[in-house]
Amino acid sequence: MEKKIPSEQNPVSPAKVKRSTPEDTAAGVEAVVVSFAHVLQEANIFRANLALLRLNQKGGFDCPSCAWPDPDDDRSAVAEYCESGAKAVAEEITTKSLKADFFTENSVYDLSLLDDFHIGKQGRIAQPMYLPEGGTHYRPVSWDDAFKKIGAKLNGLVDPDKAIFYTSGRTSNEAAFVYQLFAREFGTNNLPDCSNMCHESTSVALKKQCGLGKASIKLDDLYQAEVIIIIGQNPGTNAPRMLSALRKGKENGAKIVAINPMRETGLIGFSDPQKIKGILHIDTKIADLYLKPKTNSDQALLKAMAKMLWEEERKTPGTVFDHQFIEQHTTGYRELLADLEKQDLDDLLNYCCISKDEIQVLINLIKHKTKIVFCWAMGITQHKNAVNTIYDIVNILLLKGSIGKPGAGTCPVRGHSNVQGDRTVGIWDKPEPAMLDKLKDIYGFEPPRENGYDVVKAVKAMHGNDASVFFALGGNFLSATPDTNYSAEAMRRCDLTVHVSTKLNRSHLVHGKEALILPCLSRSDKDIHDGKEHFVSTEGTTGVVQSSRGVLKPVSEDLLSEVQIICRLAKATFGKKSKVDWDLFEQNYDAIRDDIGKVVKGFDNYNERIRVKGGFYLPNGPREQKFDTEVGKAYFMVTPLEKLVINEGELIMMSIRSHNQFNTTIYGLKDRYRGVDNQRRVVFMNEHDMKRQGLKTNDVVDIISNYNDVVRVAPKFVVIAYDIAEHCVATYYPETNVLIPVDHTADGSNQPASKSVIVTLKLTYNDH
Ligand SMILES: Nc1nc2c(c(=O)[nH]1)N[C@H]1C(S)=C(S)[C@@H](COP(=O)(O)OP(=O)(O)OC[C@H]3O[C@@H](n4cnc5c(=O)[nH]c(N)nc54)[C@H](O)[C@@H]3O)O[C@H]1N2
Ligand SMILES: Nc1nc2c(c(=O)[nH]1)N[C@H]1C(S)=C(S)[C@@H](COP(=O)(O)OP(=O)(O)OC[C@H]3O[C@@H](n4cnc5c(=O)[nH]c(N)nc54)[C@H](O)[C@@H]3O)O[C@H]1N2
Ligand SMILES: [Mo]
Repeated sequence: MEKKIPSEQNPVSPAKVKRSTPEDTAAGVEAVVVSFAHVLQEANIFRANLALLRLNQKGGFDCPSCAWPDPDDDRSAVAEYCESGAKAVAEEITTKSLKADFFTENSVYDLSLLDDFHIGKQGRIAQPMYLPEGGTHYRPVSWDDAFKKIGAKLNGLVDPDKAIFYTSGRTSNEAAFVYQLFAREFGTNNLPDCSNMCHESTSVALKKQCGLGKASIKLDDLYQAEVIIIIGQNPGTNAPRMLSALRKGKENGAKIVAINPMRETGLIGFSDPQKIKGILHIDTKIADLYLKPKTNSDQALLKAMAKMLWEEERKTPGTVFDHQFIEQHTTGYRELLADLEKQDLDDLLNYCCISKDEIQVLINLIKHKTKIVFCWAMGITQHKNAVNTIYDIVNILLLKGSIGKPGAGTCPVRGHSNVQGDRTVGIWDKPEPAMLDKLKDIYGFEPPRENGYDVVKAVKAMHGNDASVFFALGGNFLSATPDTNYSAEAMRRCDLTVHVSTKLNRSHLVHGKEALILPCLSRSDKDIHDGKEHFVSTEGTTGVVQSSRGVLKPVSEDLLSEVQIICRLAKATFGKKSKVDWDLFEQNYDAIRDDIGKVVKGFDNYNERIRVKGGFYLPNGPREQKFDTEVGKAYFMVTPLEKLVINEGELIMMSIRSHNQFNTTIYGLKDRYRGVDNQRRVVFMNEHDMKRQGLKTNDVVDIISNYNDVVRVAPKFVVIAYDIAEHCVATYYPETNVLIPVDHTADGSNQPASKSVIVTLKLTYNDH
């Protein structure tokens, strides 16, 4: 009998969408109720309480959800978390566990027929599992055998670059450091990470322009800001604790501007469940001004802003631009002005579909202010011209002298809770030579010097049989990457795929010839081995490094920490010939931190400083107006205006997160804020476009993309009329990743452009 091939995609379900009115305020008491319901569904009250009480407390554990920083001082004693954080914790503290009998009962193929929500809800993986070549079911394997199998495969490769070591951003600094060390001692820089799909465009742009690829602000700057501009980010769902900071900023007089093609509840209003006002339903209005440009037209909007600011400056010289800052800290001012001179304002305005009057309101807000913060996320980074758009954002801050001053600066809001820290300690396909030199000095092996594969290159290498072992430290590579069918084929062509994971996901089911699942401890789990309790550390969006100590008894005795897994893998791969003392690292995470201190700038006395409650800030040049670029100054960047041209009938699709998912982990089917329940295959659409295309709410359409004559189809999505800019539609990721060509990436960062995909819709069913 022919072996059935496990499905790389979610099944198409005929479930009807349940609609309600999109909400006007985010968070509020309902968020608390929802949080507890989620946690209690997964764990008993004792586990739930213990976990939630220690979440984000000093000396507790770092929230596994997003990378939003904790307040430096005034943390709420009971609830320094949000609905999204509580849901993330609920996912991992579940008492349901998957042992051998689960995998004996359920074939890989059968599991792949479930949707992502049901795959994730099965429970925590409780023991290592192995799928032999041609096998239909995972079977138990001992840890030792698992490591031997991987070690043997790696040692059998003709070239170390045939192996790929992916990282997702929940991995701690300690695990990330030993992981990159292992990969480099093995001989490869093939260290793609989720950052390649997340803020890579930011890291590239900020590094070039300001000398450091990270945010310049501290949390305190949001409290002091006069104007906060939130462009291409949905904080209500994806960084809900940011709303508390915005509320505080507003109380201090800040004006908030939202720039987003879509109506997002969290940008409209906030009800703080930790304040009496919130409990009494007295809400804070968030955006004072809400601009809804066409998707991916931000460059035009930003250039129009810069041009209009310049007009103001010309009217009243010296009152709008900060000439002292420009003179002292920047280069390229004249070239920028010459370029602005050439821009045709009407053309810019036409393209982004925002009127001059609306932009004038924004100009009036900022023209005489310097305490300005720009916040951005995936709505900016996941486009072909993302790097240039970020240059255009920073140009405005530089004109205003709004970097490195209290209340001012850049705030790219990071995604995964430690995605920034992983990069800081060396998870990077393009390592700095200086770091490699340090590794060589300290450990005495010759690190590989050639750049490795980023995510997109990794997928292509596997597809082209240029790589044959894929190892993932966390994440769900198959579902997170674009071009799902192509990625699935890439995974299937590998000889071995290995996943270090907490929960089951589709990447375990669409596998290489052989596959392994190695179950690890999560953030909330106690890490006790070698006679002591261990803790790890992470870095948030603003560059604060903090300790994280799990509090719960692990759901199975057979779990190892990520650090243990990497150290044992290294021992099984290198045997006695390694230059690194992996036993020491495994037994004592202080030894890892000592070495991080030797290799990475800013981590001196790491062990001492990490034990100070609240952690420490890493050095940040731009925060002090030190721009570590080739010329020692920040650059004004002259960028071409890139226009996304669509033909009649075509739409620009963004793939975004619902209010009930963490990336590929689906918490539930209800997107409360957008008033959608029971179905994730929905397409949010402007009513005028619906009319033009003869569509009505609840019609079912296939979504089709056609790049270079390759037609990709995502079948059966329910049309929903929504407040979104014309010619634009929104869908949830990962269901529409199948439409995004693997080569559709941002210039300069190679980040998948998952928010500007040109699609057409084809009606398949209507019920009127
Ligand atoms: N609960 C929860 N929290 C999360 C995550 C999660 O999945 N769930 N994921 C985490 C991760 S890894 C990340 S990276 C972050 C993601 O956080 P976000 O970046 O907020 O996530 P997205 O849902 O992708 O939303 C992007 C926003 O950009 C807008 N947008 C899209 N295209 C454009 C455009 O062209 N211009 C402008 N101006 N806006 C645009 C969309 O309307 C949407 O509001 O969240 C992190 N936190
Ligand atoms: N179309 C489209 N695609 C996108 C995006 C988009 O907006 N649109 N966003 C992109 C972005 S910003 C990101 S960051 C990526 C996300 O890509 P990934 O980081 O690869 O994906 P996640 O869904 O966050 O990974 C979830 C899995 O991580 C594992 N896990 C959870 N906690 C732990 C832990 O503590 N340790 C270990 N070892 N494993 C753990 C669980 O098994 C879980 O199933 O997706 C990208 N893909
Ligand atoms: Mo992300």
